[in-house]
Amino acid sequence: MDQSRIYSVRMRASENELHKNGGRHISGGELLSSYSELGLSVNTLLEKALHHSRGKPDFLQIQCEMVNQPIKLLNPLTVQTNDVTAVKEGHELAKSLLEKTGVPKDIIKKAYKEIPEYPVRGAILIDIHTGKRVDGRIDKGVRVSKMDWQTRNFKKWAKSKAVSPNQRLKEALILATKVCNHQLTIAELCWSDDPDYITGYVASEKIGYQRITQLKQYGDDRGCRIFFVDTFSDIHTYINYLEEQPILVQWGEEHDTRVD
Ligand code: PML
Ligand code: MG
Repeated sequence: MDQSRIYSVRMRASENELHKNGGRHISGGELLSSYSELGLSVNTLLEKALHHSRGKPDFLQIQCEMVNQPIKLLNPLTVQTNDVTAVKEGHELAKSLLEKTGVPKDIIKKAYKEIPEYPVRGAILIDIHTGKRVDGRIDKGVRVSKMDWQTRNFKKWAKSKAVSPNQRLKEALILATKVCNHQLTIAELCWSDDPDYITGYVASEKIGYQRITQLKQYGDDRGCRIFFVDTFSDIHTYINYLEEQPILVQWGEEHDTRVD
């Protein structure tokens, strides 16, 4: 990618009402693009919005913005796939993985109880000491932005790790890698809001990206994205990192560890 002029390209699509007024979320997308590839990049996100299992959008927005900050390079989290035979088993595993990352058991229990109350399109932030939601974004949540992974490097990584070069895995792993790179993130818990996708994950710097093959039933369009965070005074700096710090995931085969 020509590093001299990099653009953050973002897409969001919804139905029923204007997205900003709380219409039903259909799809979102993020990438970083050089100036010369901007047309191609916009088209990639347009295609994603137009062909989505959550439906056809009646509101669709694609925004391009030049990135002025230096781009931080991050090695992807290590990935492991855990096969489970039922959703219940998937959630038992997710809870025990969250505990391993350092999220207290009672906070996990509280978060799980409140998940149905969080039908937001972005991520919600939960304090691991109080179990309280701390993002203050009500129905929107926080949208992690300005991130990408170049296709060639991603494919090389996927081949070397013998994982299928699946676009969803790519997008989720980019996001989890960015989120978990911040020291205040203890863990992320996520499953898709797409009715045709039931694999989710728990991720953290400590345990890597742990895929769990069933975290909901097919046909269910309720998703979840929670970041468990350590108490801190300046939540704005943390949210600013999630929304504004540009990052590029780049796998370095020769030293397969995380680098900043
Ligand atoms: C999403 O589609 O919004 C999240 C997908 C999470 C799981 C991706 C994977 O590892 O297969
Ligand atoms: Mg989705």
